[in-house]
Amino acid sequence: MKEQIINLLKENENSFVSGEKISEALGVTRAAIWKYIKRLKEEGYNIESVSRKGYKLTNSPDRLTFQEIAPNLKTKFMGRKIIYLESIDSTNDEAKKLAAKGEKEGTVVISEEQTMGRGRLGRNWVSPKYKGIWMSIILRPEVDPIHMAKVTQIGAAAVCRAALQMGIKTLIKWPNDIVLNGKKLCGILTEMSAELNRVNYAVIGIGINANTEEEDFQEDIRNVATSIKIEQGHDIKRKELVANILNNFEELYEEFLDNGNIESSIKVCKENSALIGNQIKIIEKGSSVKAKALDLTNEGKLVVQFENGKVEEIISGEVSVRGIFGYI
Ligand code: BTX
Repeated sequence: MKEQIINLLKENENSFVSGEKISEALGVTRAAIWKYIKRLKEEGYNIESVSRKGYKLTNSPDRLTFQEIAPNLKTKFMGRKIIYLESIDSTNDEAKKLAAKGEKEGTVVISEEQTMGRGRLGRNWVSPKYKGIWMSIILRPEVDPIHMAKVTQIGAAAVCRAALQMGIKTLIKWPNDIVLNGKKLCGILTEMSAELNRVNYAVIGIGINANTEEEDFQEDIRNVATSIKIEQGHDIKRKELVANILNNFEELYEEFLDNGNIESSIKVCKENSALIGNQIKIIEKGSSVKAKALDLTNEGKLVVQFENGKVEEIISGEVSVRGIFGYI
């Protein structure tokens, strides 16, 4: 009911809607409406109430509910269902549970905070309340499982393009980070359940430090992590960024459904690469090797040249990449 009231007020944003009209449209008493309005105000909606005139919505909070995201959504199926949570251990874990029970492709799990947000290889992901975008998208692609590592590149391209549409120029640090002014802004974690030649489901988790503040990061990651707010000095509208990401992701993902083709995503990843042309360190199981990053293949592999001149294509799997002197 709360959602229906908000929709009605949004249709008439900045003008009054009488209690009587809401009551007739939704079939509830005026006293009940008053209670719902009170609750909406507590959630951050600015609603003026004037006797004999009714209610007027003057401002909506930056909450990541379907209602708030939908006005900017242009997708057919991505994010057409959003499961909105105040708090969860990990949106990836929640999305995997739902996917295992049959939740459909394109459903997105978003939580305002994660108490056990996960990175790759068992690392943790700091996810403070209301300050970032912590979301996971359920996918059910009918492609060979060998193509699935590419999904991370699609996610990276979608985030990079979406940020640019809001005037934020980021770089993509292969395989799964988005970088802003040399620091980590976003991490992507793709997980899947598959049989030999069939994907049951996959989940792509995207974590973005949108309005995170420096004190939200513990000391040990403060010099590698950043947020849009830290870099720009003001809050950004998270709900707009989420919609932009889903719009871009759907477009790039539809290309992928055609036999694992990620040409457009690779183009974005190459044009905005934080690594290509630079000296890097490739870290695998604790040991580190120096190389120069040369290119990305159409399959999403990083082409590198080692100091002995040997050129190799590396796959994302267990590899971490660093700059020679630090994070990039
Ligand atoms: P990663 O393994 O590349 O990065 C994890 C590392 O990044 C940590 O070890 C730490 O050094 C640093 N780090 C931790 N938190 C942050 C942060 N908020 N910003 C910048 N650096 C940080 C990257 O893994 C993949 C992260 C995916 C996160 C999403 S959020 C939604 C979904 N649910 C979930 O549990 N994970 C994904």
